[in-house]
Amino acid sequence: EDSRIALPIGTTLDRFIKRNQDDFQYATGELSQLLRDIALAGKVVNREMNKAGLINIAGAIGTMNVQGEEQQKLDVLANIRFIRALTKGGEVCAIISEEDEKVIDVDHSKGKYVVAIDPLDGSSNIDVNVSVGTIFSVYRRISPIGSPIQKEDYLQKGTEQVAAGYLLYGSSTMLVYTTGAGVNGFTYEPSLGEYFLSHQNMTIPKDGKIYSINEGSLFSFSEPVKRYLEYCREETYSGRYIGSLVADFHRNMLKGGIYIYPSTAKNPNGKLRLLYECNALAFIVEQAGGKATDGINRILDVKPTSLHQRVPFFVGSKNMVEKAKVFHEMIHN
Ligand code: P6P
Repeated sequence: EDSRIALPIGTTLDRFIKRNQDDFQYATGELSQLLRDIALAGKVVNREMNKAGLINIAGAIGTMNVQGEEQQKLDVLANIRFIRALTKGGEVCAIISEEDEKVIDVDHSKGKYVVAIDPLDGSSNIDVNVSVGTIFSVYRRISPIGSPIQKEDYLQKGTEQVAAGYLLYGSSTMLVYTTGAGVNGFTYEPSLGEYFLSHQNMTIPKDGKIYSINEGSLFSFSEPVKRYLEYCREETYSGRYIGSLVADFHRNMLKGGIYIYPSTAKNPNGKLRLLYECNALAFIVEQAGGKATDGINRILDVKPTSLHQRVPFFVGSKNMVEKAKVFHEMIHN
């Protein structure tokens, strides 16, 4: 019997979490608190984001993150805010962040959860006022509470996620997340400091006519990807590529579509990271009736071997991801 209680649109995030507590498997309220901590950090980042142009916190600070990408001021600020929120709450024992080379060992030996997070994805878009996002995954720690963090705690398959979500700092700021019982979207109302339920039980259309990919790398795409793109053009689909994963993903969730970051000459395993980008969006899209693969294999089944490993990423409407896979199987067989 569906444990989700039909709530009126306009319910606040807090009330939603409380009313759906039973959706958080075996949670003793800690996962609820963890989600509240993430939502709070999102409010702070949102506020700093909206002032970026005015108080000169946009732009690069001359340092590089573990990816060798130039760190933007807001990247660093967002990383600090999310790590602080997750550390203070006491529910988390370890954090994997795009901005930090090593696992952040939160010395809460009682912390039951591990969080993988991209604090601000697409941050080079901030200076040009394009939407950016935060992406997060939550896992239950495997090793005994109180013992040191182990690899088994932070290199878990995406199927082991207990929650995943994203914040989209766009024309409005939204929090979209799942705990494995469907996907719900909340829109932030800054004047009230509250997130309100605005997209209940989100489902992605089974089909779509939008494809998101950087065709500037066309010459280095594999044959199956080139053939699938030809198919999209034959079907006169629309190309929509914002260059900000969360923005492209969210639009495709609402309208139907596929986002592809395949293997390229510059990034043979694709550019997106399995642990704090692909797994979270793969969990969300599957909960919404969509699919996520590396071209052939289900993303959530990929066994991670390193913190910042990249994986080719095909995500979105079920029929579109399956069609792209057919081209891979045709060529590979
Ligand atoms: P490219 C942003 O840096 C990002 O991680 C995603 O948000 C975005 O979709 C992609 O990379 C853009 O990468 O190589 O097309 O510029």
